[in-house]
Amino acid sequence: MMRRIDLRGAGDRPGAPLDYRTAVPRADFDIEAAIPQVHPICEAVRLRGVEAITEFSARFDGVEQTEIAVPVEETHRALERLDPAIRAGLEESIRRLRATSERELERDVVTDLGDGARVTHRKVPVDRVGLYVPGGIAPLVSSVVMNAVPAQVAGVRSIALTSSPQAEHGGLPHPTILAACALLGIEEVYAVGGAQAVAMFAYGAGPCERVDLVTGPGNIWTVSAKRLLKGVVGIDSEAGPTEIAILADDTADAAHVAADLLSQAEHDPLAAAVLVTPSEALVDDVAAELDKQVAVTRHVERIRTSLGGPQSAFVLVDDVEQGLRVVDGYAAEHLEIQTRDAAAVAARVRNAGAVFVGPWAPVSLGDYCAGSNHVLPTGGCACHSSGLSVRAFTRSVHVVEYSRDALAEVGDHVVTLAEAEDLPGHGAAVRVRLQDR
Ligand code: HSO
Ligand code: ZN
Repeated sequence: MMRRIDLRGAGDRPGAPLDYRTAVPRADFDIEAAIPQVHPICEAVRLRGVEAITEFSARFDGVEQTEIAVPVEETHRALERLDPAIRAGLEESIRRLRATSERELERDVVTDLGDGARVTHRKVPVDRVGLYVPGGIAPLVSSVVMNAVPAQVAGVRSIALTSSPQAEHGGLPHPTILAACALLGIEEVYAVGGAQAVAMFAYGAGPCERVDLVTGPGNIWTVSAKRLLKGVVGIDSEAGPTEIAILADDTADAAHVAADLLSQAEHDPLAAAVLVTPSEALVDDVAAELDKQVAVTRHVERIRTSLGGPQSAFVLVDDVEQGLRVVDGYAAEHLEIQTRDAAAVAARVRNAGAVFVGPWAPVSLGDYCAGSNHVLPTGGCACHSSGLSVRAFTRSVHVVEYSRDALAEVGDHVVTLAEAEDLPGHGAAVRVRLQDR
C-alpha cells in the first residue's frame, strides 16, 4: 500500500549531496494555486458582508441561512444533550491543556541597563481573536479546546469561534462543537466555514466585528485565505493536511507503528504518513500490519488514498543518525521517536511541530488529552513556525524608560549613528534634549 524510498548510501554521495528537505515528497496542497479562487470569495465578503457569506454557505455547504450567528441558547442546549462520556473527555482535555498553558504564560522581562535606563519586554494579550474549527470531513470538537484554551489563558478579551454550517444539523455547526463552546464559555459562535469564514474574521461582517488574529487548522480554502489575508489580519502557522513521521528502529512494535500511521491517514486523503527506519524487517512487518488493520477500520477509502499517495512512504536509511537528518529535513507536523534511547534521540530533533517520545506517547494522545496542542505547522513550516500556545495569543511590547542622565550617557552614539545613516533629524531629537537652555 505504501511506497518505499531507499536513501541508504545516498547521504554522502560525493558531488551530489542529498537534499534532505525534498527527500520525502509532500502531497499536492498548493496554497498559491488556490488563491485565485479564494480571492473573489474574500473580496465578496469584504464588499457585501453577510449577504455574500450566506450565498457561499448555500453554494458550498448546501445550507440556506438567514443568519450567520448561532444563538447562545443553541450552545447550551447542545451541552445539555451531550453524551456524558464525551463531556468527561472534553473536561479532561481542557484540564490538561489549561495546566500546561498556565505554566507557559510568559512574564514581563525588565532589564536595567544602568542607572535610569530600563527596557521592559511587556507581554500583552491579543485583543480579539477568531477561532476556526473544521467541520468538513470530521467535526473536530477537540480543535475547539486546542484553540480556545490557550486564548483564554493568555487573557484574550474577546473570542469568537466559527465552524461550517451542517445541512443535517439545521444549518448550525455540529452539535458537539456547539457543546464544547458552551463548556468553555464561548458565547460568540458563527455557522460559517471555508475561505468566507477567514474573510469574515479579517474584515468583519454583520454581527461579527473584525478580529486581530485568526487561528486554527483548515483545508486548502481556509489555509489559502489565511495566506491571502495575512497582514489584514494576524494568522497562526499554516496548518493544512495532517502529517505523521515516525523515526523507528528494530525495537519498535510494528503493530503500534502501523496503528499510528493509520490514525493520521484517517484525517484526509491528503494526509501524510511516513516511516523512517534503518530496519527492513520493521518495514515488512508494518506493511503486513497495515494490511490487517486497514481492512477492519472504518474510513478505508480515505486511509488507502492517504497511504497510497505520493506523500506517504517507508523511508529506508543507513541508521538512526541519517534518520534524524531525514526527519529534520522533512519537518513533520507530528514526529514520533520509537527507537532505543528515544529521549536522547528526541532531544536532538530540531524541526517538528510536536515530538512524541517512546512507545507510550502516540500522536492520538496529543490529539486529545496529552496537555500539548494539536494545532501545529504542516507542509515543512515546522522549521520556522510553532504550534498554537499561549504565545500565539500574546504580543510583546518593548517599553523604554530613560532618565536625562541615562540619555546623556548614550546620546553621542545615537547622534553618530544617525549621521552615519544621513538622518541628522534623528540625532537632533537627542541633542535638543541635552543642550543647556
Ligand atoms: N491530528 C490532527 C488533530 C486532530 N486529531 C483532531 C483528531 N482530532 C492535527 O494535528
Ligand atoms: Zn488527529
